[in-house]
Amino acid sequence: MKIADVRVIVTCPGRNFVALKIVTEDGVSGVGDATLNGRELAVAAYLTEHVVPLLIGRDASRIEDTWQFLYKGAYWRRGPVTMSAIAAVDTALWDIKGKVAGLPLYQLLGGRSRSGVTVYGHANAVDVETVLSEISSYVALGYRAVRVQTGIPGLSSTYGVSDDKMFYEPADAALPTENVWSTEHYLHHVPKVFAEVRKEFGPTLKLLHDVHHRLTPIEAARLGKSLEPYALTWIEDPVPAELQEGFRLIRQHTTTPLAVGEVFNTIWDCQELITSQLIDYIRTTVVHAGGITHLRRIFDLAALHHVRSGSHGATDLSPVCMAAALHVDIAIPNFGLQEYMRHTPETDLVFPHGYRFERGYLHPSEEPGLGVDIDEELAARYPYSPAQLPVNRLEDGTMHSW
Ligand code: KDG
Ligand code: MG
Repeated sequence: MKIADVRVIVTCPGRNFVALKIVTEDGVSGVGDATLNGRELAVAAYLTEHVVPLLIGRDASRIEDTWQFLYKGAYWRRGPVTMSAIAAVDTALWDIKGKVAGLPLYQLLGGRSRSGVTVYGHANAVDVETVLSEISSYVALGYRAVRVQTGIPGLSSTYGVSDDKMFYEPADAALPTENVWSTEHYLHHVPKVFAEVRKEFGPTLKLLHDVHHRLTPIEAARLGKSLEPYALTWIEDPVPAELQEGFRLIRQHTTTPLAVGEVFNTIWDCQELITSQLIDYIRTTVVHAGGITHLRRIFDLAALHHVRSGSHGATDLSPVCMAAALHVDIAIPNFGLQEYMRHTPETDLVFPHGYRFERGYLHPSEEPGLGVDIDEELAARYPYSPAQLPVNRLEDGTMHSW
């Protein structure tokens, strides 16, 4: 089953996506997601220039060997560009394997461990009153878990709050928008938000909050302590995670569960966090953590150490990534939660898919393989449009993590 053709497809049906299509000499095709928000063309070039020539003529059934070949063979290991490119190849090869076997991918991963994938949506608004009504809309749709983000009094904008509710897209300009950040305003406000939310919705709705890498460990510890009365399911990315040891300090001070991982690329980024049980949820994704093959390796390590999955599922991960994630989610023993942000109708048309949402759960497609495709003709009608993520500065102008 030799690989005969590989196509790198860049499309912008509302936002930029990079997809990879691999076709075998027997005409079986598979798709992978290679989207890296704000750096899409870097991955497209890496694939086109350095990976596609290596794939032509290779045996499409040798998924693990191809992964090792691309990882070890480059000599230069890891990094988001390389690992997203490897992920796209890996995902497309799993799709082909499922189609050849005539089975939905989750069957090749060991079959179902649950009946549906619990997802969380994003309730966001500038003020508390409006966020309460946003949460109500998610509850009415059957969501059992909701991420809550609000504006911070004294700050003109903050992460996670926007007008396009279900499609929140932070890459909003060709050159980065500059936001202003104040940890003091933030730490003063957030506990008050969750006090209101718990009062309104009672004890059982799962509540989450994304700090988006902005605090120091001791500040994150203070946030975690102040949120303990409201029993959050997690606070996410409380600190920039380059220093895994930083989580030890947070952990010593609070029982609020911790989630991290959306910017990680490999198991080495979270090895200490997992093996020392410094986190509760690992949020790595198919597209940015080396595909299904490597993500499973991370989740297997996590399972040994009581850490559950909580995969990133923002709008900048295409329906191809979401389809792949759902097959993993439904199969692994230590699934926690899956983030689910809707794609725009244009994106859904470019990537026709069989997964479906029902009363708070997503269900993977029952078609062979991933159950998702790319309409290449339609994709070609949406050319790439430059867009970058914002940056953050403190009130005195110092650069800060966004
Ligand atoms: O491209 C960056 C987004 O994916 C990220 O900001 C979204 O933090 C995010 C989340 O948890 O969905
Ligand atoms: Mg996040």
